[in-house]
Amino acid sequence: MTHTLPELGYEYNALEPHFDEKTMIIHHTKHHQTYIDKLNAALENNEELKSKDVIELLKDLNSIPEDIRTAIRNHGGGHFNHSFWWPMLKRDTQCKGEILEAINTKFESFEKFKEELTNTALTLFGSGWAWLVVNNGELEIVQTSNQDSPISEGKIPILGIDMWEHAAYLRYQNRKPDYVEAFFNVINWDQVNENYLETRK
Ligand code: MN3
Repeated sequence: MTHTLPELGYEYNALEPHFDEKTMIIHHTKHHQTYIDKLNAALENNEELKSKDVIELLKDLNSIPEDIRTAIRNHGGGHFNHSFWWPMLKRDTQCKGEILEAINTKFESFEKFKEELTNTALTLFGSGWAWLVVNNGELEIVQTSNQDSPISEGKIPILGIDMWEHAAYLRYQNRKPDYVEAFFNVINWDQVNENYLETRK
């Protein structure tokens, strides 16, 4: 299969004023597209790996030939992480239902969860992501570097925040705490709840 850019599913300005239109356009059509182009280029001469979807590739990085393993890890990870991220963004939804219950059980309160995810995002050194994942049936907050994906460690992402500068810089420059605060206004909790319920099946 040739990997292609998924539709955003909403307008580039839909997350204003929290995430600005210009950043969304560049992030989706340039950054995400580049991961896809480089992933396709890395797979060009490998018919067997070409038939796999990106999740299959990332779940078993050790089985990938060494000469293209880093490229698949970086660009396949970039493709998967961003494909996961776009539908997880929406303005003005509320954390409710099963995911809220699970968060309250695990972190005591939504506020404590928010604090821990924020700290995890802001203490990341360099580029990477902070995630809420399900690991062995339990909610957990983790960091990954670069475009590493939790699925390569057997963890199922429920929610993620892109902590690369390209996600924030035009509007927030070095004010990463403001960016993380803004992110909490554009989490699509209905999607996050769906992601969570998928892991309970
Ligand atoms: Mn990004």
